[in-house]
Order: sequence, then C-alpha cells, then structure tokens
Amino acid sequence: MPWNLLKYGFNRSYPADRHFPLSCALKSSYDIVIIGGGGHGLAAAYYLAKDWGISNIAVLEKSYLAGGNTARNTTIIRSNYLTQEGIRFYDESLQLFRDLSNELDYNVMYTERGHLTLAHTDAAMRTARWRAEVNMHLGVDSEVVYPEDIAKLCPQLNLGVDVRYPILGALYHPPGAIARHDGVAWGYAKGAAEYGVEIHTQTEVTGLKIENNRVTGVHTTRGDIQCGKVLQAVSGMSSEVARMAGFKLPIKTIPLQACVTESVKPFLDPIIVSGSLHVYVSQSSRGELVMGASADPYALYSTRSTLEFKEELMMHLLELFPFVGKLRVLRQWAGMADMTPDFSPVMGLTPVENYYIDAGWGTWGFKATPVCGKRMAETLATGKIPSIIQSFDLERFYRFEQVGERGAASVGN
Ligand code: FAD
Ligand code: PYC
Repeated sequence: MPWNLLKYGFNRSYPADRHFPLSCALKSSYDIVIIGGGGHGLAAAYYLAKDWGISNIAVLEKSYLAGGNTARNTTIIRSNYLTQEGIRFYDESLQLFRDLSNELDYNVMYTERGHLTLAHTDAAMRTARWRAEVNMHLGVDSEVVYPEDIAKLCPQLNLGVDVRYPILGALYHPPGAIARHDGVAWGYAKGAAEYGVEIHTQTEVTGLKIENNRVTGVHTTRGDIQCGKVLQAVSGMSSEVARMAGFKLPIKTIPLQACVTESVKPFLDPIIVSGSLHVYVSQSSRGELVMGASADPYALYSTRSTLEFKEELMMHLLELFPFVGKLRVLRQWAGMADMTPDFSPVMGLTPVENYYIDAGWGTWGFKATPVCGKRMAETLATGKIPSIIQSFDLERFYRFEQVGERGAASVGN
C-alpha cells in the first residue's frame, strides 16, 4: 500500500491541485505590500481584492505560508469577552467564521462545540457572572452554569470535591468553536490568488523605504519594491518590524506552548478552559486532544518547547480528566505571542503615513482572522477607520484608554 501511494504521488498523470500559484518574479511596484503571510495578512489581501477591487498586491512571507502562529495555534473561536469593544469585535468574526467555508469555497472545518470556562474560586465565579452579563447585554449567548449543568454538558469532567480546586461553576458559551487553522489560511490564500493577488513565500522584508515620514517601498531578500501602502501583519515579530519603520510598540514577545495527544475516538465535545489550573483542552476532528497552558513566564524570541510546560500541563489536566493518563503526547511546539499590556490587539494607523498595523494578537488572534482581515482591508482601501476597530488604535496607550481583556484572554496569563 505505501508503495502504491508513492507511485500515485509521483505519477505525472495525477498532478495535485495547486490552491494558489507558485511564487513568480517580484514586480518592481505594487499598490499594496502586506508583510506577513499568516492568516491575518492573507485575509486582508482577500478582502482588499474582493470587497474593494484592489488586487495589485504582494503578500510577502519570509518562510512557508502560514507557518507562524497561524500554524501553531489551538484554533479556539469564541466571543465571550469582557469589554463591549471586545465582545462586538470578536462576535463579528464569529459570524464571518460561520459562513467562511461557503465564502471561500474551501472547507475550514468550523464546528461549534460550546466553550466552558471553569471557575474554581469565588473570584473566578464573579468574573464569569460579569462576562455573562455583558455578553447577554450585547446579544452574545453566554450564561453561568453550575456543577449539575456541567455534568450534563461534559460528563467526563471530574466534578468531585476531593481535589485541590473543586469546580464551583463555569461560564458557558454555546457558540464556542474550533476550525482547521491551515484551512483558514489556505482558503484565504486561494481566494486572494483567484483575484490576482501575488503571494511570495521565502521573501523576507529586511527594511522599509520611508521618505518625508511616508512609506514608499520595502527592501526584501529578493530585491527592493516600490509601493503605495504597507500593512504589517507579522504577529511575534511586530516590535522588530515596527522598529524598521522607526516607531516603538508597547508589545512584549512571549512564547506560548501547546501539544497534542495521539488520536482517540471522539469523547470530548465542548472546549474546556480552566484559568485557575492553567490548562485548556479540546478534541480535534482528527481525535487528538489539543492542549495548552499560560504563556511562558518570560519574554523571548524562540519557538523551542520545554519539558516543564508538559509536566505542569499534565499535572493540571489529570485533575480534570484523570482517565487520560494513558494517552501519549504526539507533538509539542511553541509560537511567539505579541502581548499587549491590555490583552487587546492593535489595529489601524501608525506614526508613518500609509503604513498600517495589525498586531498585538498575543494568544487570542486566530479567532479574529476574518474580522481583522475585513476591517483592515476597509481601512487601507478607504483611509477611514471602521468604528468596530476604532478603540484598538495604537494611540490608546498614550490616551490611557486601554481595552482591558486580561480576565477573558484564554487561560491565566
Ligand atoms: P502569523 O500566523 O504568525 O503570521 C505572521 C507571519 O509573518 C509569519 O508567517 C512570519 O513568518 C511572517 N513574518 C515575520 N516577519 C517577517 C518579515 N520581516 N518579512 C516577511 N514575513 C515576516 N488564538 C486564538 O484565537 N485561539 C486560540 O486557540 C489560540 N491558540 C494559540 C496557541 C498557541 C500555541 C499560539 C502560539 C497562539 C495561539 N493563538 C490563538 C494566537 C494566534 O495564533 C495568533 O494571534 C494568530 O495566529 C496571529 O495570526 P497572524 O496572521 O497575525 O500571525
Ligand atoms: O483565545 O480562546 C483563546 C485561546 C485559547 C488558548 C489560546 N488562546
């Protein structure tokens, strides 16, 4: 069987479908250059072409397509945030996700599973109630549930009281979902390429050409390019690339680790998060348990993974699901999370004219891929900032108007 498969793979009569063309030669000039071929950069390119008819665009990716945080994330999609700005923004993304497979004609394997944020302390119960109230006020489906409800939603959870942190209740968010991360990026890449956008992998931006405080081009490992506008969408490298443009971001880059087990039959429907235990877990459509914890406790530009992470994670996971002790961990990895002080993103204008930013996605940006792409495309095309992203501007840190989402940003950070 492997031999036949290999013969099939190399047989010229069955060429694999290419979703988007191979990199061609770089042109000398584009209307728009997008730095970063992750989900965000690709989504922005797609909506620029589709919604605004702008397709003279180059997406420049220094490595392979969507191999950064898009490839490394655990794909949790939800809109049960804490602030009105955050809830509205992430909810628009969730609505876009619901129709994304149709929109892109590409199966992104979006499945709504329900999302439970477990509370093990009075303080966590208070935050759950707070989030539920603001969510409901804005029409987002969230409620506080108690152990008898949790037992029905997730009978596999250990709800006993003979543990260090018994479960007192949870914030339940039925629309909580997962999707196929590379499906999302490849779908946007395919869609953008069909409109004529060029996607250049193995093309690193090494510098920016700025004249009279206006960006006019980029220097790359494959030569220089002139351009009208630039969108920076490089997640973990945000501070470094902004430095090339001559401004500072209030961002620290911190590793975030994750791992998956071998595949087992489906047994875990909802997504389970415990801030107090620093663990979250879901079961992928392939049957793997996809798991993670808090970000590492120090800033670092590195994607190495550690034994400490795995040991701590397993200790906490086994408290919630003692029977998974026999499962083997199959893969472990890390991404570089660009963390802002308020756990909200940075989108919009920068001090450099025609240079736009999409950053500060830390541990929470996969779920925002569609809305950020769509709204950043609108920003670049019209020069006006859509109201849904106005609160997330870079200037907010100088006005002291932060959008505090720490209490709702994945597990405890
Ligand atoms: P990326 O996918 O990282 O794309 C940026 C690209 O820019 C990279 O491919 C990089 O190679 C490229 N680049 C960098 N510098 C240059 C340069 N100079 N020139 C050219 N290209 C360059 N979010 C959620 O919503 N839900 C989750 O469950 C979740 N889980 C996570 C788990 C982990 C372990 C990690 C690390 C993150 C998680 N996140 C999650 C966060 C999420 O992954 C990111 O916020 C999101 O993927 C950011 O997408 P992006 O397109 O901006 O970045
Ligand atoms: O944003 O929900 C989230 C999340 C979970 C794990 C990492 N990010």
